[in-house]
Amino acid sequence: RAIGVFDSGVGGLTVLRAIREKLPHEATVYLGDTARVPYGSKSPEVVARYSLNNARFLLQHDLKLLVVACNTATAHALPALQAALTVPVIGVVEPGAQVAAALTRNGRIGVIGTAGTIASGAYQRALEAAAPGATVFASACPLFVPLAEEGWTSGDLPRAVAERYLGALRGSVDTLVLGCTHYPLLRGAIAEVMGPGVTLVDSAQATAAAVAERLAASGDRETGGDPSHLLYVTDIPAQFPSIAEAFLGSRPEHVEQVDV
Ligand code: DGN
Repeated sequence: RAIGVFDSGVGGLTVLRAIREKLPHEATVYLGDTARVPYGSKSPEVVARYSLNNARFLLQHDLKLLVVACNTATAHALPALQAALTVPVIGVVEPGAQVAAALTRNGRIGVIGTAGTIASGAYQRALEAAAPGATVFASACPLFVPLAEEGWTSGDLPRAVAERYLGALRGSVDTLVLGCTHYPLLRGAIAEVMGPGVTLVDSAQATAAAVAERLAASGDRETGGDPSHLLYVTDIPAQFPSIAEAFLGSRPEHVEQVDV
């Protein structure tokens, strides 16, 4: 049985990569909805509908667990997915919020994500629940997604964009959650702008740890073997192989295009 993972496109490959590194013996099935990306600017209802479609597609495989690797989809659709499906469903919001709550020293936590994620208030609620009394600063950084997909992840341009989005947060927080699948690629520019006193929380890493814990708790964790990794997308744009490689850290072996 495999771990199913879906995202609006290639971004969730950062989450898949973290899961594969942490759990090298688990089989995975990934679906990237590259035909309908981005989710970050779409309405909650549409994102929830697409998310249910994606989950139903993945459930044609024998899944032990489903990971909603997209922050926007988690923000808009996690409760609906958990109510509709019988497999355990883990999103990326809660794990990142828990790690931030454990790391903050002054209770001043920032979170950045797509416009949809920030407007949903999902991180703000999760952080306030995980760190009662904390002050949460939330900011949408929509240009980070195209920058990461364009491969413009270091140098003057991402630094200038990060300065524009994050300048006002600097000095206000000691912990910042990267609440979007694409932001780990811009970690260097974000860290430079925020300065050395701010701890960055990668929600992909936090989610992989939460998946490992969940499987260990249910006695479902594989400890040996060389598992299979399937990768499905709803469109294969020309730049797909190189973008996917940047997000996954290696060239995807076999990619199949499907309709969901
Ligand atoms: N995967 C999305 C997220 O984590 O919010 C970012 C890409 C998008 O759909 N805009």
